Amino acid sequence: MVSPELLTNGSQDVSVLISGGYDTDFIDMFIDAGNPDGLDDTFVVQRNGNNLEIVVNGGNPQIVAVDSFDTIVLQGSTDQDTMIVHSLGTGARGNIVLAGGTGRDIAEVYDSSGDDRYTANPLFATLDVDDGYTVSPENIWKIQAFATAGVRD
Ligand SMILES: [Ca+2]
Ligand SMILES: [Ca+2]
Repeated sequence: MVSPELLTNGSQDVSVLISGGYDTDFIDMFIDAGNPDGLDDTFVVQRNGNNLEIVVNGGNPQIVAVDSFDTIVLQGSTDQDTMIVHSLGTGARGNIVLAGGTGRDIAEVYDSSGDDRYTANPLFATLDVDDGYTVSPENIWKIQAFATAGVRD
């Protein structure tokens, strides 16, 4: 297995195999919460106009244009991670991988105002957002999926 080089707050195309077996061709950005410190970490991804905003532990958002990436990985640690993805909106594409690492990590994924599809089985789950974004939790202990934005999911 290839160990991905962690690109903290970086942006660069690399080809890796995420632990857990998720094979991705191109990772544009890893976002982590720094070294494990025993304190829980919270990641939030949300749409704001033509950007995605990614906030870690309430800090300043990292801004990514919605049409500028293939895959973004939220890289958790041995700390307990909570990864929240909401308001992705429609009309844009990309993969968002929620890689919790070890620990009792939680993902909360919310639907969009488009037609969304949530697939869950005992080993993995994905949220396909209006045929655009794919949200893939990996090594997550509990996944909560919400359909609150209407239309036919
Ligand atoms: Ca931490
Ligand atoms: Ca973790």
